[in-house]
Amino acid sequence: MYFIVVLGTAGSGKSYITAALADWMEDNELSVARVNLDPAAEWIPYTPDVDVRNYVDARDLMAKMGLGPNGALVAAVDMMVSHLESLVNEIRETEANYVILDTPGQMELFAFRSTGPVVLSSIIGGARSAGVFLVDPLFASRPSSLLSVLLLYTSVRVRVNMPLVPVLSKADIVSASAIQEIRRMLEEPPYFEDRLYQEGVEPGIVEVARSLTEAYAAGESMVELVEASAKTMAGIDAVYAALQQVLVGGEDYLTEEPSPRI
Ligand SMILES: Nc1nc2c(ncn2[C@@H]2O[C@H](COP(=O)(O)OP(=O)(O)OP(=O)(O)O)[C@@H](O)[C@H]2O)c(=O)[nH]1
Ligand SMILES: [Mg+2]
Repeated sequence: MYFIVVLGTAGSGKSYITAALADWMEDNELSVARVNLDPAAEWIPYTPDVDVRNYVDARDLMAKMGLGPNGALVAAVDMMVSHLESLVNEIRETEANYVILDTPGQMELFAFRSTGPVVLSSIIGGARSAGVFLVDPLFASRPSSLLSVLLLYTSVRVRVNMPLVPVLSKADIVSASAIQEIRRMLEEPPYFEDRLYQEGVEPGIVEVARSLTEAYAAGESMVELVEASAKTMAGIDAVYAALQQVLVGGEDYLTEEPSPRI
């Protein structure tokens, strides 16, 4: 069983890409389970095989405990910890080769609090896992917001301790030139620095940006940015290919079933 964890800021397209990736994989004869780990989801664009809302429902908590939406979500994820055994059993019973975990949008659960990583590591155990880190095009156009995304990516990566494939989501609403600009900022550290200075970012912070982009551009820790659209399905094959690369080093013979030709 391989685990694919879909992470990203609120509204970045996690649930839609979960649906798109699962559909694409099934069309290519791979066995997939869709797991909703968002206790606050009202509606999701796929039918989950396992749904955390059957154990904890953040909306119920809001009413019962008089909490606001964020407090309820934090409480719900804390409460998930006491249902982990049943959740893990339910996931195992799917017997799927790939399990896609759709996570809640509040990134602080994964970037700062301990419950997010604890829930993930309990579910994943010793199995191989990789994450999809969605970059919302909304946050990638300005150099300073791209830096924030990069910092968040780094923070989440440290906490969840698994390779994360960065994916620019909703690529259908981004122009080719905007995508090119984002890539250039990520791949050419001096260019990114210039753009940050132009925006008035202070030198100390630009230095942080430089060390991050240099490390990533050197290919030591970041897989190349993949652009994808859950709406048009463009690039979903590339997301799968990047995941396969980090899960099994691109060596198809190591997977439990034949990989599709892409
Ligand atoms: N144009 C376009 N819109 C998209 C795409 N994927 C998602 N969206 C839209 O973005 C919004 C958020 O998508 P979701 O998949 O619910 O995002 P999420 O990250 O799961 O959101 P939370 O779970 O609330 O954090 C929805 O209105 C979708 O219609 C895409 O590929 N293209
Ligand atoms: Mg969602």
